[in-house]
Amino acid sequence: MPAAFPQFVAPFRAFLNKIPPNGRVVVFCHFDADGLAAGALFGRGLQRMDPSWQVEVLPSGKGENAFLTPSVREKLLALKPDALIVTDLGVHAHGTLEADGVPVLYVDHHIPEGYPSANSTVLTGYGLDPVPCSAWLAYELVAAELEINDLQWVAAIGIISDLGDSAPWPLLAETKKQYTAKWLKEAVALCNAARRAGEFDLDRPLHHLMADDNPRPLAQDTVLAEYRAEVSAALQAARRLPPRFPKASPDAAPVALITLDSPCQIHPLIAQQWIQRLPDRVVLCANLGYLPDGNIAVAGRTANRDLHIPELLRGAFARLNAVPPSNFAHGHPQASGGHLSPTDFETLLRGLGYDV
Ligand SMILES: [Mn+2]
Repeated sequence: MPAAFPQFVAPFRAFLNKIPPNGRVVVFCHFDADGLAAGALFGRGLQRMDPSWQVEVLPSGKGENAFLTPSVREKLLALKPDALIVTDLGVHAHGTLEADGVPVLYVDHHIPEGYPSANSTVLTGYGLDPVPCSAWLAYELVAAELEINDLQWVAAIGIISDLGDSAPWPLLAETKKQYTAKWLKEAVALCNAARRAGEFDLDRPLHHLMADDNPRPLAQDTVLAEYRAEVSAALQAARRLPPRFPKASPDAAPVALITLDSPCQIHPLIAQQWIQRLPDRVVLCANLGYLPDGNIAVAGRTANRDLHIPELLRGAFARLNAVPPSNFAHGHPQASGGHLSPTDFETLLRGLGYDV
C-alpha cells in the first residue's frame, strides 16, 4: 500500500531518527476522543517500532493551552523527554520544548497560529482536502512505518468523533464492518463523556485505547457510562437556562449570554444549541464551575457568517481600553472563547453592553 500522506513520511522518519535507544518519548495529546485516539496510536505505534523506548501518553488538562499555559512546560520537562509529540492541540509560534533542546513533532489539523522557529516538525492536515483529523494522521504516519491494521478501531474512534459517521477515511467502512458501527459509536460517546464529566478522568478511556484489541470493553465500561449519565443530566438542567441580552442601545453587541455553574464541560454544547434559535447573535455560554482555579470558561458560537467572534470579544475589551488575556479569543470566526478571571469576565460583559 502506498503511504496515504507521502509528503509526511520522510519528516516523520527524520523525527523518529532523533530518538535515541532507550529514549523517553512523551506524547502530549488533546483530551477529546480525536486527541486520545491520536495519542494512543503514537503510544502503541512507537512502542512497537522500538521496544527500548519508554513512551508515555499524557492528555492535556482542563483549561490548558499547550503553548501559552506556563505550567505545561514545567509538567512536560519534569517527564525528562528525549523527544515530544504534541497532537491535536494546535500549532503556535510560541512552541513548547524546542528552546529546552527537545525535538518536537506536531501532528494536528487546526488553523496553525504561526510556526515554532527551530527544532520542530509540523505535520498538519490543515489545508489538505479533505482535512484529516489528528487520529487519522497519526494512524497513517505510523502505518507508513509498520503494519498496524489491528489498531484501525482506535483511529476510527477519533475520526468518527471529529468528522462524523461518514468521514472520508478510506478505511472507515471496513473498520465499521469488522468492529460494528454500534461499538465504535458507543466508544466515541464514552471517550467524550470522560472529558466532559466533572471527574475529568481521562486515564480510563486512554487505558482502553492503549490496551484493548477492540472497542467493546470501552463501549461497555460501566464507570464511563456513569460519566455519560452525569453529563446528560447537567445538559438537561442547563438547557432550561434563559439567555440574557445586553440592554438595548446603539452600541450594544449582537450577543446573548447564558451563565451556568457546572463542573462538566457542557458550555460549548449549550452555546451550540442556541445558535439556530438566535441566528443574528453570538451566543456566549459562561461556565462558572468548570475550571478548578475559579476562572470562568467562556464558549462562543454563532450561526452567522457575518459575525466574527474573536473580533467581537476583543472589541468588547477595547471599548473599555482593556486587553484580554493572551490565550483568550483565538480560534475560529464562528467558534471562539477561552478562560477569564472574574475581573476580566466583568470587563467583557461591560464591554458587550451588559449592566454588571
Ligand atoms: Mn481533533
